[in-house]
Amino acid sequence: MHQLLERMQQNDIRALAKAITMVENDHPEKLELLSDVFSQKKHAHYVGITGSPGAGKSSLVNRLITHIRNEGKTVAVIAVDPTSPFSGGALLGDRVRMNQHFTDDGVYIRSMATRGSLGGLARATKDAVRICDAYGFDVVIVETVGVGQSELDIMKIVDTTALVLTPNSGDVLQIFKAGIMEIADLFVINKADLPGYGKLKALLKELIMMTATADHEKAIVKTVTTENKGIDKLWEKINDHHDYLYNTKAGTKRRIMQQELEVYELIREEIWRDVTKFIESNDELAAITENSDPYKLAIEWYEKWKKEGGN
Ligand SMILES: Nc1nc2c(ncn2[C@@H]2O[C@H](COP(=O)(O)OP(=O)(O)O)[C@@H](O)[C@H]2O)c(=O)[nH]1
Ligand SMILES: [Mg+2]
Repeated sequence: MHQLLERMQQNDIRALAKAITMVENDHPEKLELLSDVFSQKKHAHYVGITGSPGAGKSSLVNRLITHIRNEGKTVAVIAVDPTSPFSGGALLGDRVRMNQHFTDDGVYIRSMATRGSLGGLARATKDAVRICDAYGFDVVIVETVGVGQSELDIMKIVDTTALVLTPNSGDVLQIFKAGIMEIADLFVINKADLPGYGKLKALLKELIMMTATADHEKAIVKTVTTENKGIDKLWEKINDHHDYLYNTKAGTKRRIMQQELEVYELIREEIWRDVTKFIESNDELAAITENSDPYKLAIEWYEKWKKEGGN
């Protein structure tokens, strides 16, 4: 077993931090470490909180941490949101509010570095979630801004994705157009203290009907994070979804599908790394010019890699 993992089993939080840094930096021992990590999987509940910047995701996560801790469970938070107070990007007041959790060893908060490619970040985030699971956290929360493909990718690994919307922001239509409705398992209407709640709820219900799959009804939860309202209900709905995933046939099917996608993704990454390395170090390949035929070059390079590379 990897020594970092051995240390993690003795509740060495620095080993946890080091392991996450290793996946962030795409360390050569990464896959070996992760395979050990996976064998230590303890079945934490993975929860994704996504939504537009300013929707109240971090505030919500902060409240959820308190709620989860009150139930006696431990929680790790991975913040991929560049505007998150967890990653140092927000107002001082927010950071002060989060600070109460930094001295609690039942809580681990980690922001993921945005260096490197977004695809790489998505991958590293998924690995970080698994590492937190192996460490033994009961709940692992991932906060992301739900805008692009990499966020959609991140959400593939979580059990339950909550999409946070706010009245009168127009974000729901944008999210609908971007195809993000489908990845949400439940919806949060935060800032329900502001006008426009009823209208958004009606619209949301219609959009949910248009994108619904038959096996699980998507809940809509009303929250006012600033007043700590609706957090208990939200946690209840998150747990209902978890029950569906782990205690029904449809849920099991979904989890297997998720795993299959991940295997493909890992293979794709390994091949991509290999091909790139081969091409970059191969001087005999025809160089790209402004008149290059990309199709021809792709075939030529790929065939050469198949013959000579790949080992
Ligand atoms: N009125 C109102 N403001 C809120 C609520 N929840 C969060 N906010 C405010 O919205 C702003 C953005 O919150 P934040 O949690 O950083 O959003 P994030 O970018 O989605 O993580 C902050 O100023 C919060 O105080 C709410 O329920 N009602
Ligand atoms: Mg945030």
